[in-house]
Amino acid sequence: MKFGEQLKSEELEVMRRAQNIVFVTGAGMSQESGIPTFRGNDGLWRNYDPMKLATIDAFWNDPKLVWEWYNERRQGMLVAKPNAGHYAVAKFEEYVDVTVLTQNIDGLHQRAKSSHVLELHGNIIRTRCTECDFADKQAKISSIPPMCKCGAILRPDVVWFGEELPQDVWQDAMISACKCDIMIVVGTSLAVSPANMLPIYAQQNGATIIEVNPEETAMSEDIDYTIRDTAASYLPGLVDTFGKLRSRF
Ligand code: BJW
Ligand code: ZN
Repeated sequence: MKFGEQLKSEELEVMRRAQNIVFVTGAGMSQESGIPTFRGNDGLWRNYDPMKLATIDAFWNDPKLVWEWYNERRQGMLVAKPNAGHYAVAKFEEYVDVTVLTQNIDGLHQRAKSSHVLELHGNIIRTRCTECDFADKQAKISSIPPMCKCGAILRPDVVWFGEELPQDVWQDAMISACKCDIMIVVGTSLAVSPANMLPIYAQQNGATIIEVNPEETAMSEDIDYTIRDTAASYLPGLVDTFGKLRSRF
């Protein structure tokens, strides 16, 4: 029985008293929008070596190769549409304060109209200069690798392995995790740090943790409710239940 389906008294109580909900989302959130995940059978890392594509050393070693890979992925992300899971996450805002902490770089939560999204690993549409402080949100790339007016190479504004997360974003993410009542962890293997610490911070501060993932993860056993389902299949029902319950009070 999935969380929220039978409305057991314990679950009712959790939903009734929640003042704010934090979603922690990963690649599985966008899988039903046609964007591949990283790990697992259909994951990107099956065919590509992350150390040759998602590190600063890889970038300096072959900027053209890395940019070609990112350009192909950004084209796919630009045409992808939010799925029912993204829209359900946004709909929670009708009933409760919501913060979305996403590892995804595709911008689909914002396009589904979630209003408070923290991008932990950056955004694929943005570029920034490797030398000066130039940054751009333009979707069009005129050359590969794209160049800055200052003469240096532009890079995708994403967080690669070994790089620090944007510190202001990370600070806000930790604060949100520590003060939420419910954390819903959707579509992430929780294999990558420091994002995988967020459920631990939330749990240490008394939040109820719900995981939505068709597969088991490293943290499934420690999570309060694990839902073996996909984002687009499960979340719309959960937000409807939540809405019905909250509108009675
Ligand atoms: C569904 C579904 C459906 C499927 N519905 N669910 C130095 C060198 C090297 C490494 C390190 C280092 N220092 C620290 C590290 C550790 C490293 C790390 O964690 N490595 C592990 C892999 C071992 N972390 C870092 O490097 C981080 N930085 C850091 O720690 O800095 C410390 C520092 C401090 C001070 C100074 C300097 C440094 C940075 C991590 C950046 C991660 N970047 C990437 C690429 C981003 C750009 C891009 O997209 O190309 O981020 S890697 C990749 O993994 C991407 C993701 O955001 C991230 C997480 O993956 P996610 O989202 O969990 O996806 P999957 O595929 O793993 O899981 C999908 C899940 O969905 C599965 O469970 C499915 O079952 C499920 N699913 N369909 C619901 N329909
Ligand atoms: Zn520059």
